[in-house]
Amino acid sequence: MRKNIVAGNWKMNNDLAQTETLLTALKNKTITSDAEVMIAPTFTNLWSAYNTLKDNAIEVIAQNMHFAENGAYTGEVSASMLKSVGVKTVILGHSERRAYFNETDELLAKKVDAALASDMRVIFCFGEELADRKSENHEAVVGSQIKNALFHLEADAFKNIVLAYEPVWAIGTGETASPEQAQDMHAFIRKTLADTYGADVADSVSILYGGSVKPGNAQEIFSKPDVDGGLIGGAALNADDFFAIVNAF
Ligand code: G2H
Repeated sequence: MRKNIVAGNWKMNNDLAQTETLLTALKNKTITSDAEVMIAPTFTNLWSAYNTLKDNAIEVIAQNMHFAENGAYTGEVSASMLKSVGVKTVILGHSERRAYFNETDELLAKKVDAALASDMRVIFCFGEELADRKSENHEAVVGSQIKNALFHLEADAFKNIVLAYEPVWAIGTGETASPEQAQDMHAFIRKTLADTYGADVADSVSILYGGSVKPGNAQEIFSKPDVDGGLIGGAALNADDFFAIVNAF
């Protein structure tokens, strides 16, 4: 059966001292739900976070990586570099990477391949913009984002893929998809997987919701049958709020 997961995406927040303060607060919390818990600090703080949390159930993950193993890619970080600091899971395709750094489905397919080739797990993000939803094109957009970046994979690869549906209009805006909107899209995503890979694969992949998840709305969103947890941004920067969400199952 698929896992429930709550992952905190810290984005470009927290210097080393702030990271250590938040890690100390997180270490003192107790996971009372069945959720797998992850946090994604910035690259500069991964090693510190890994060392602080290595005896803890919280996994330290990365926000991005390059597809190449090494070479002349100024400013980039490879899978083997992430693995060398204890990271085994990477977020790919976040809408901020797509919007501000021009990441395309084609590029993301290469990144997914590189991460899987390095035995890493991928949290693959996608989601429609407001105009897509207003024009009722949201399922077509999401369907193509998934197919373009992932459907060249063999079924077996999905053991190491987690999907994260993040409607762009709900990211950092305070506006959240309703639990029904999230459920409808997650059911569509699962059906899209089932149509190509079969029900066993579709039922085994965790599909997270992201976009202004907070302690006050997490429980209702997570109660939906096809929502297997959340990718949390702003609320992951506060240990009390993050753990209220972690324990909302
Ligand atoms: C969506 C989410 C985390 P927030 O980007 O991935 O951020 O919870 O702040 O909307």
